[in-house]
Amino acid sequence: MNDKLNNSKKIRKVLEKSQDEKRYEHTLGVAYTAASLAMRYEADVKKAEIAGLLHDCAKCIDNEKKLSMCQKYNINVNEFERRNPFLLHAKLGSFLAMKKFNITDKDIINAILNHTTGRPEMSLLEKIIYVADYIEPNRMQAPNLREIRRLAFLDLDQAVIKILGDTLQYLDTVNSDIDPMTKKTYDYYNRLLNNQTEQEHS
Ligand code: DGI
Ligand code: FE
Ligand code: FE
Repeated sequence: MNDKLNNSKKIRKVLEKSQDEKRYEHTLGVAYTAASLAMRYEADVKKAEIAGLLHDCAKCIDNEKKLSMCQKYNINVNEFERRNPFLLHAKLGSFLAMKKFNITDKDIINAILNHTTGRPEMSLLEKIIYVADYIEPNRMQAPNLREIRRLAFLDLDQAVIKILGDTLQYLDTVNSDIDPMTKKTYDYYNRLLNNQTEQEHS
């Protein structure tokens, strides 16, 4: 826990050991997709790479262990997360990024924390990680991927709202619980983009 693991090569080495092969490939995919989006939107490329590498650092911990770790480290778990413990990988991941990987940058920590549900008023880096997670090259399943990949490099907010819309639709079809934050984020970006369109037409 005490090693200074604050550069991307060291982080990659640790993750390669702690993640299964598929997750590690996804991790690398998110890191370089995030770095590319950072170039496009003039965000900090290095921070995007680090946040991309670490966003799923708690994903391969089994759900029981996630819950026990949250208890051990005094991380608050709400009822919704108790019922859907996989969601905790974001919260626990942001904690491990600080404690195990010695990340101090608040924006990176928030990007990890909010990468699954998003949140209203995401920073540029948070949006980059949210989108990169969905479009990285190893993702194959989601509908509209072609369109969302194109949109991601054209208008990041449009990509965010399309991903949120498709995610909510998917969760509805598979009858999954919807985290109130996912819905709140969708409503926020929907309103934001509708207001922008209205202003353009007035
Ligand atoms: O960890 P990854 O698989 O790379 O990606 P992720 O952390 O974005 O998780 C993706 C999954 O999370 C995807 O199957 C949709 C699901 N998800 C997103 N918002 C919600 C949700 N699942 C539930 N139950 N409720 C949500 O609000
Ligand atoms: Fe994730
Ligand atoms: Fe991911």
